Amino acid sequence: MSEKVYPVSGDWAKRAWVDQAKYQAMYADSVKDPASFWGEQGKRIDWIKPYTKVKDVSYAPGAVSIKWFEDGQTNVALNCVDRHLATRGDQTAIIWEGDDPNESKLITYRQLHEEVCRFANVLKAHGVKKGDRVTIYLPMIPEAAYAMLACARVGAIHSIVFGGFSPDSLASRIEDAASAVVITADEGLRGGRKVPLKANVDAAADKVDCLKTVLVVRRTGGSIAMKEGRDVWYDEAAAKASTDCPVEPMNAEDPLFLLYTSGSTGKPKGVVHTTGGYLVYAAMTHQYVFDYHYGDVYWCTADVGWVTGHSYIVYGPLANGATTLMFEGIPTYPSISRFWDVVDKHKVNIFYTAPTAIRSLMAAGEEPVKKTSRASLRLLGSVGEPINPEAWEWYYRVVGDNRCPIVDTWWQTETGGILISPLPGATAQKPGSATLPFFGVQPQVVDAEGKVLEGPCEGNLVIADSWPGQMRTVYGDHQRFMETYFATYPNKYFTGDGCRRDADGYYWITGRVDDVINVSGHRMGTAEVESALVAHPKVSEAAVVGYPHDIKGQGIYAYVTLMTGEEPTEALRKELVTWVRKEIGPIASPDLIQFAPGLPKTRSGKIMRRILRKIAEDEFGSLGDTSTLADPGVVNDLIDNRQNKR
Ligand code: 6R9
Repeated sequence: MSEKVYPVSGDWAKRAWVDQAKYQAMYADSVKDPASFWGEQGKRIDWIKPYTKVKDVSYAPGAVSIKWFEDGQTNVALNCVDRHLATRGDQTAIIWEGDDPNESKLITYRQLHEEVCRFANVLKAHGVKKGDRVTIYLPMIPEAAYAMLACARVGAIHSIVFGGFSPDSLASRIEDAASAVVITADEGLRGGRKVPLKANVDAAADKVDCLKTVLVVRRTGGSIAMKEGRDVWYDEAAAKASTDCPVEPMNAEDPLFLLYTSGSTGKPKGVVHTTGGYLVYAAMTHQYVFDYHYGDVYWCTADVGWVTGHSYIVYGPLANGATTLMFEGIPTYPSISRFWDVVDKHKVNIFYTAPTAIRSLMAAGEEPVKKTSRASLRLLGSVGEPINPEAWEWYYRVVGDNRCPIVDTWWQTETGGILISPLPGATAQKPGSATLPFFGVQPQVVDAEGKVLEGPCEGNLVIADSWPGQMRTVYGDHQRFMETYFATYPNKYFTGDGCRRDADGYYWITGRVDDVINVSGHRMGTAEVESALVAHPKVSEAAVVGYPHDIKGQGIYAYVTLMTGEEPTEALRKELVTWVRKEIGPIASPDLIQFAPGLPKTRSGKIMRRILRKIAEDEFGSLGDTSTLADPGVVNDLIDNRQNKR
């Protein structure tokens, strides 16, 4: 691992919100007396009724309960929209850049207010009330932000499903949330290709009972089926709606959104985030980590279907009165210079993307970057997976012209906002390290028995105490919440990540230690892919592991045992890939499928994934103890028939 250090420049230390001395002092305060620290920070948002209690948290086994600002009342839309009208109504809130480079628009805070109110009134007209769950399945168009904020305005709980998920995945999320309303578009547009969103909703609708209304935003104008009595064109409904809609006062702990995410077992779980603490945390991290100053143009390239889009395209930036760029397209369309063309077109100052994007652009060389100016860039960010030092260096040197600090931000859907990251005016960077904890965050490294390790060490990453942006529960299943995150190491939040801490106290995230893999920054439970595979009539058993992939970080490697009599053909291999895409979505496509007559199992029948991982990683020289296998012979067959990479 690289031990190169990039110190904070004098200019940065001077102009940033936080320099090193301030970071150290504020951090010490934040962990010494969290209630008083967050009591102050809570004031960064407007409250309808001020809170008197700040923190009420228990991580106790079997009784986990997390509450912040619990007797306060506020509304997220009030904070992200209305409160900016007096001071910056005519400032651009959202810069929208379409898939087609000739299509873009600027939306001011005043326009955002009108659009959100209009959308909120359409929701109300279709019976949406406080506490109802609304599923959003939209492309990256401004209506996605309007819809989110409209839900917040009327007190409805949104559940966004990424447009790359299949009808089946969408259906199970609609069902779990018991949504009566889905918001979608006729079609999405990505890289010049159409995504059949409405058709997917139609297919999902056949599988659920709860769905009553589908609001359809017109995006491409492509022809789609509209079902009488259920489907409503959004533009027609909006034309009749008023642009005046009062905000619903919400308790700080009322849910703001659900977001389904993959774990090591079972179906994806609905991560629940609430109102007050989440917004305070998203806003504060956005200001300090990205060193956001009024007037800066900020661009996060994520999709609103992921938590990064929630916290750092919509809620954090808009709570701060920022100008946030929303991009509909992909980095390689119409050319591989697209990101940098957009940076130049809109004079982007702060740019936040994922290592997988950097690695794929890196593969095309420097020229497509160097032919653009990028003079407006001041700060770069990374999120979603560990960034390898080579990609970090390239990002720094080629994209940032050796001028822009990089904030490598470690966090999770569950954490609501960034927990470990450099602050650009305060923290010297080391390529590949997420560096130091944000205010109020107390990371610890524990060994397998849960012993807290001191000094430089390597082990599992836990967080010892709560922060306001933390998830509160799994939707409808608090027991699962407690078991997943608080049972492995009692009285601590278990992240599922492994990590190393060096002699400077810097954290280096080494990746998941559970059966979750990270493919192009997308979280995937190996169990989900396995259950999709075994649902195929010709498959009797499947085991899925990750393997190192140059661009995606990890690729999906599937070992498949066929039903007796089925032939392991190339055609079947292709069929299985298509099958998984249909069951879960394109992001879950297996990269490699190995037909295996048998899987390595213990005598009690447990698949030994450790061995399968080693074979997939090409490290079969170090398989470890195989003596407990029921049939040690299967291992040789697996090695002989392993699939080639890349
Ligand atoms: C925000 C987001 C969470 C998992 C997390 C970890 C990995 C995210 C990282 C990182 C190393 C970083 N991860 N950021 N690993 N360095 N800067 O990505 O949420 O989709 O829930 O994924 O992603 O393994 O546990 P989510």
